[in-house]
Amino acid sequence: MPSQNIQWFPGHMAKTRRLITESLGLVDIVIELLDARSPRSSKNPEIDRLIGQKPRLTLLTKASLADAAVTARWVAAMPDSLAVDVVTGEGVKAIAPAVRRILAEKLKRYADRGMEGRTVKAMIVGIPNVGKSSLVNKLSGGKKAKVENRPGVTLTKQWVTTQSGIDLLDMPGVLWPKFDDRKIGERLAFTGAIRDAILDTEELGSLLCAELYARHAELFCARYKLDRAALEGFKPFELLEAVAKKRGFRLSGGDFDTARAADMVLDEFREAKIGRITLDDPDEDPILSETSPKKGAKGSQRRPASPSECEKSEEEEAQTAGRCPSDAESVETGPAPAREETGDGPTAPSPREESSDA
Ligand SMILES: Nc1nc2c(ncn2[C@@H]2O[C@H](COP(=O)(O)OP(=O)(O)OP(=O)(O)O)[C@@H](O)[C@H]2O)c(=O)[nH]1
Ligand SMILES: [Mg+2]
Repeated sequence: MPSQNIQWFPGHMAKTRRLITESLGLVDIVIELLDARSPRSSKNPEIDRLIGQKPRLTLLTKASLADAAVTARWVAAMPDSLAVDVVTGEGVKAIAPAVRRILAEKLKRYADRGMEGRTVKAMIVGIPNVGKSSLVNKLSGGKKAKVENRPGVTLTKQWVTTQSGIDLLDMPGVLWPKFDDRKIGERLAFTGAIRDAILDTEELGSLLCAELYARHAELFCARYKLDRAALEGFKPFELLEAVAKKRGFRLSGGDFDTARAADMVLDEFREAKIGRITLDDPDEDPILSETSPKKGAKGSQRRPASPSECEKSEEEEAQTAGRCPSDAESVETGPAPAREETGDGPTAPSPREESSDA
């Protein structure tokens, strides 16, 4: 049973919201990246409001890690969307034609005014670690954008040109201050969009085992050589213990090393070693939330998570990958008022944003 609502919203993300709004006038189109393993959980609900009517192409990234059949259903369900993977190259060649198709009317107007072949400008947005900079590098054929397998690598915007006549604006990843459903935070954490340093990995590993057993039992049991029937009724932590036991992970005192098992299950899920697993299904709306109180259910009011923020400057964020001083606040258990944008619009900083940028 999770004891914590997962939230992560450091200062650079508050700043990124403003960066997106401010840069919108510089681009023709927004390319929104969603993680193919979690297209619903990885969709930042603030993006629609931030980008308004700007034309948009949606890319489901890391398609080689997701269940191909489910990805196909997601693509069918979302207008102007493509599945891509920069490692296998899937879908990458289709991006430029899709951008030109979406912008066809605008490009024709330019051509009519003698500006045939005008460079298109595209802003790449998405949650942390979803593959924005990797895509920019793939499309530009270089290594201009910094890529690492952890969230929060890109901290400011960067223009990169490509051979296809599209200039790309790589952006920092951005989450939102309060998730509607506990499952969203969990799935973002499973896929590596939330910094592991702020998470209790044993708890997260237990939750992942529970999710895998509930929905992908065959793959989970096959990977860890577990008897599916014998695990019936197991609590999340007991599932993790079963993995530790099967792998022979023990501490010096003889207890099972569940921390090691949690790290392993998380790593193996993220590398698709357990299988190509998609967590969000397009036919399930909203996210099924076995462990969360139902929205509006009597006597089960969800406690709003606080807009937790690491009160760190961008430079500090860039320098340290470890736990930041306010990380303890970043996983909230108690009620706290959700921070709202002021009536001045998304560019108006809240007091917390100001302090985090200081
Ligand atoms: N398998 C696979 N891995 C990918 C793909 N795209 C990105 N990655 C990996 O995902 C990790 C994060 O990639 P980045 O490009 O740094 O992600 P980002 O969205 O720029 O992250 P931030 O700058 O932190 O917001 C890296 O380890 C990449 O190698 C993909 O299509 N397939
Ligand atoms: Mg990046």
